[in-house]
Amino acid sequence: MQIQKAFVTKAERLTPALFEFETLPTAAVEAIADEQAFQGWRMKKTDDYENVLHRSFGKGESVTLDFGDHLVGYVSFAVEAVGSPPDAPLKLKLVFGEMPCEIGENFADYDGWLSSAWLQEETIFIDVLPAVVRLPRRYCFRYLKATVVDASRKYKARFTDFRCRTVTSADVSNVPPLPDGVPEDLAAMDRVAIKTLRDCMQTVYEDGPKRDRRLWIGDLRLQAQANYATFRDRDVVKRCLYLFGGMPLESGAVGACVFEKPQPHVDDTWLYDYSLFFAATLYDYYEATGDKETLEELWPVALRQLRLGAERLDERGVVKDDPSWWCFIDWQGDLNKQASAQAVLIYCLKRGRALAEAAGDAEAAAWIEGETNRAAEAALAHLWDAERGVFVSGDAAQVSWASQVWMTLAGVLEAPEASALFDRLHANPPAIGMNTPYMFHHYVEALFACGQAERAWEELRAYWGEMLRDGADTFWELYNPKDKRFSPYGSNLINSYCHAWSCTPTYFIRKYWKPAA
Ligand code: RAM
Repeated sequence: MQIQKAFVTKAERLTPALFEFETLPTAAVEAIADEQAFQGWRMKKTDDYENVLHRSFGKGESVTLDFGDHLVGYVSFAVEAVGSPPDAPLKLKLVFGEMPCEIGENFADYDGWLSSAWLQEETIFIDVLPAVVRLPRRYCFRYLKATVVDASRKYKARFTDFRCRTVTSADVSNVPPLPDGVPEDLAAMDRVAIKTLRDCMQTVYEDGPKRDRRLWIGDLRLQAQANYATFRDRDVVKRCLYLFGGMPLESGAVGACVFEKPQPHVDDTWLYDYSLFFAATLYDYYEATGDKETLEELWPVALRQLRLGAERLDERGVVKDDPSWWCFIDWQGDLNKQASAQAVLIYCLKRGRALAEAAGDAEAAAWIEGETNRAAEAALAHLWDAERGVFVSGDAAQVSWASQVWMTLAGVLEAPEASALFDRLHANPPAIGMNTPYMFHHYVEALFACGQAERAWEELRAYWGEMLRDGADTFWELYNPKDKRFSPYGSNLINSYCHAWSCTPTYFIRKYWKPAA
């Protein structure tokens, strides 16, 4: 890895201070199994929070507190002994849940393939009572279940205080008001989207504050777009760009994600589309800020991504599809990614072209133009099935939503042709569907791009609106309305329920909403 120290130093200097707010619980609740509820669980209020402070809890007894909204922060609580002098330590178990399922189900039964260490729980031993306990880890939750695993026969525990010091780098005072006349359902969606973004905005743009708590470029790109329309931060986006730009992989490709601690370092995951998105994210940043200095410094990194992306084109000009690579696009195991990858390449080359011009790099601009045309022509010659009127992908000529969406975003078809394509898809939907708000974002964006605004709003309302009806305080990483427990990780317990790439309704509403004529 060739670290560009100056870039990393610049990134570190841009580390933001965090805003802090204090939040107390609002009620005591209980997770109730209910087949009708989202993922089979709902919360029922059992008591006022103030009453909890007057109760004492013996061995095996527990209370679940509802903090009233999704939070990211540091929890502290105070606890004292009731009865005889405490003659044994107090053993407590704490479980944190973004969603009722994390409280209702037992973490011991988790059998997904991602580390169970992401499940938020603690066992704490308190030797001296009364005590004020400040938990050192940051949690991401709305619900907190506290169980007295053991006290002793002679005393019980009484909690006298619970609070959470929430953290974010988002400056809420910067959010402009919504345009006049935005209907209430979209305004509600906008609020939840902004909350999602805010909870993910920490010292970097995290993908999810519960999991993976780190900076991924695919997530950053969408968060930054939503941010330009809301919090209007530029320094943290810039910090993130310099982190990626300063720590490429051996090949020169930008890594898919980076870690901040103990010192900034890049993960060894490479994703074809994510590396290319460095160029698109830089393009958006430059569009939003006009920051030419950053553009000029990072342009060589962006150009390198485009060159590496174009190296994957075969002699026909089609992205090679073999088992050796990973292109993300969606959490959709059945999806063949070739056509989508081809389109992402074209999409990013086009943005790279604008960057080359802004950076005054005429030679690169000419090269990019040639590659764009080659890849776009090859897409039409080899990936477009003229008979069926759809893009196909891979050896099996797979038809998926993703391929059509990305080819539309890449502008491979003119808008009226793309619009007709979506009409055909709606009459005859492809079997390979979409599983993430990330993919749905691109679908909705493609509808706007080809002039189907009405359908775009319908789809936005159907998808993110249904998440709201299912009880979202912040938008979720995964959502398949036909399979609400869907998880690519083997268990919905490990899904992230506040996820960066899901925050884009605010971007759509603020960019495209127009009062009806
Ligand atoms: C998961 C996360 C993250 C995403 C990657 C590709 O680990 O959901 O947000 O960018 O996948």
